[in-house]
Amino acid sequence: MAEALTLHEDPRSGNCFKIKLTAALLGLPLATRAYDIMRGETRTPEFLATVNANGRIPVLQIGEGAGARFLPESNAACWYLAHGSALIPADRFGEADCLRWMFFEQYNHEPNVATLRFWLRFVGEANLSEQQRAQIGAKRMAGCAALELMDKHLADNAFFCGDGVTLADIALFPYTHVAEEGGFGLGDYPHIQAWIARIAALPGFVPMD
Ligand SMILES: N[C@@H](CCC(=O)N[C@@H](CS)C(=O)NCC(=O)O)C(=O)O
Repeated sequence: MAEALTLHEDPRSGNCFKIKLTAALLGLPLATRAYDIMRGETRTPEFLATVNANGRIPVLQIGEGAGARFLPESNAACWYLAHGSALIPADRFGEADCLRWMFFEQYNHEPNVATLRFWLRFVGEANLSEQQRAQIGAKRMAGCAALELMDKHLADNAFFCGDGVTLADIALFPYTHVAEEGGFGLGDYPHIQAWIARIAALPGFVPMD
């Protein structure tokens, strides 16, 4: 990949880690530019106008200067980096199955497992709004259901699709391996624990900051 790649990130974000892990496993150089989301640094008029009108990181910047293109959404950015590599299954069903887990991650996993981690570890329970506090129970149940489903799948499969690591694993790894920071006990999910160890042992693996 000849273009310069820059990740606009907050290093505490698992969504950002997905992209750094994809780049590392593929051996792609990736520069980073850090923002503090707790201080609203992705909500400034400049960020909204030039990086992401949706006010969020991660954003993968492809190229530099006037011709730079900006790609928000973690899984889209991973897809861009992994295009044509073994991280995306080559067969039609495998590719769609990989997307299936990535959509699952965004709909069933991240809004529950990652949000509780953010609320409990970074915002702090005492600082949550009434509305947020009222959602903790439902998010806990939904997060456990997602982890349960993953654990069942991993009881019979080493990775989420096919025989090797794909973007399905990379999308699900970041918030799963720190799920305990959101109060999800991984002791109940032995197959997830074994999968975490398999991912961490991959050549080129880098840990989350
Ligand atoms: N679906 C998006 C979620 C992006 C997202 O929620 N980013 C959070 C950090 S992980 C953020 O930028 N929050 C700051 C804010 O909303 O102001 C993705 O997968 O990239």
